[in-house]
Amino acid sequence: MKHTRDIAEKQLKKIDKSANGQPTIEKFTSNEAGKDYILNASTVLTEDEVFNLLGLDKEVWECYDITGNKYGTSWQTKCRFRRKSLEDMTPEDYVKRFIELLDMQNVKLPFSVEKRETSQSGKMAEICVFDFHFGQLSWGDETGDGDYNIEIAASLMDQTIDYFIDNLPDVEKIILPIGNDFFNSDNAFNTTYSGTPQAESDRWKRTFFSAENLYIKQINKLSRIAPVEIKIVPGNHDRTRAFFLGEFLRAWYRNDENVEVDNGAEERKYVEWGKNMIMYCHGDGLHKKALPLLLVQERPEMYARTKYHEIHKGHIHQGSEKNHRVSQETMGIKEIIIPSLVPLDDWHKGKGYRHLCEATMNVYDKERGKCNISLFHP
Ligand SMILES: [Mn+2]
Repeated sequence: MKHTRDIAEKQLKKIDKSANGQPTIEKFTSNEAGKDYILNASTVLTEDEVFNLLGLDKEVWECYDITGNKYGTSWQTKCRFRRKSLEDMTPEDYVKRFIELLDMQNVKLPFSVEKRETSQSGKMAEICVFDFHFGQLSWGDETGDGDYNIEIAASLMDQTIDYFIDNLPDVEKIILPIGNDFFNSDNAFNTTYSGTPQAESDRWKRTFFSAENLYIKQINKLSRIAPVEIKIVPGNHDRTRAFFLGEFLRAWYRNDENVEVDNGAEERKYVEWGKNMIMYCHGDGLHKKALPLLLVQERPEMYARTKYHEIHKGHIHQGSEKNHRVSQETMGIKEIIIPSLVPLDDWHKGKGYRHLCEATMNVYDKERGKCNISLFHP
């Protein structure tokens, strides 16, 4: 058992801080069953004051004896605490006690989180931050648009997810597609998957470490609200790295029942939510008219079970392009291009491309289909 001197010293510091250096610990003994203190102060201390000064939890400890005696100009308060018996403890008290014991022994538990109770609203939110180009270097003086590097990008992702959390209705599930050119470059040569050189702000390993931290932070925030299902969607910039990031997240959250990672080998991913069916694909290198038929042919049973069919793509960074429309509909199947938050880089500036920086949150009702769209503009 870690003994008492360092604990007493810690508490002494607490006392100094909390009472401007007035009370001090004259004597302190402790064992598994109890703690005895003698405290010096300019006045006699009440039970509540003693609990506050020592930072003891009333759910766990009971003060069964407290006396005050005057010595010269100061007072000594003797107080004795014992642990509440197990019979008196609620399950919550017991957990507190258990954690306190683990902390004293410096024991770390394996990371395991049970499924939380979820809403029964019948709604699902989908948060789309596509074509984020993490790692891209943008220099505002050159592009006439915003600066961009991994620190700016991480803060932008933070703001975006917080905004959507603030605007989130009561949902049973959150879908978070990851990939879709989340990374700007795919490899140690700082090129895209097919070899196009990219202006990178950092070394490729540092960018990857930062991406891990970025997503752990965002997924933890979201999974406290509702179970999160991650769909890994490779893009033309990050075909390989999106997969590795997916494997990292799958391993990280393996014991968290509130986070599921779909990093299957198929590049196109699907979601079924009540009567809604969504296909994810980046949108590059595909026969432009093939997608609605692919949706039907790749998942014929899901198609038959559902009524609302959408294909969510990225790649173009904006809602439309000459061969694409914001929402192109083929026999009831909608193809939607989700815009990007990333500022211009030198290449896009040089080519005369420009887009409105935007992220999207869609909300789907099991019966009625898409019922809400929120847009975030930084
Ligand atoms: Mn792309």
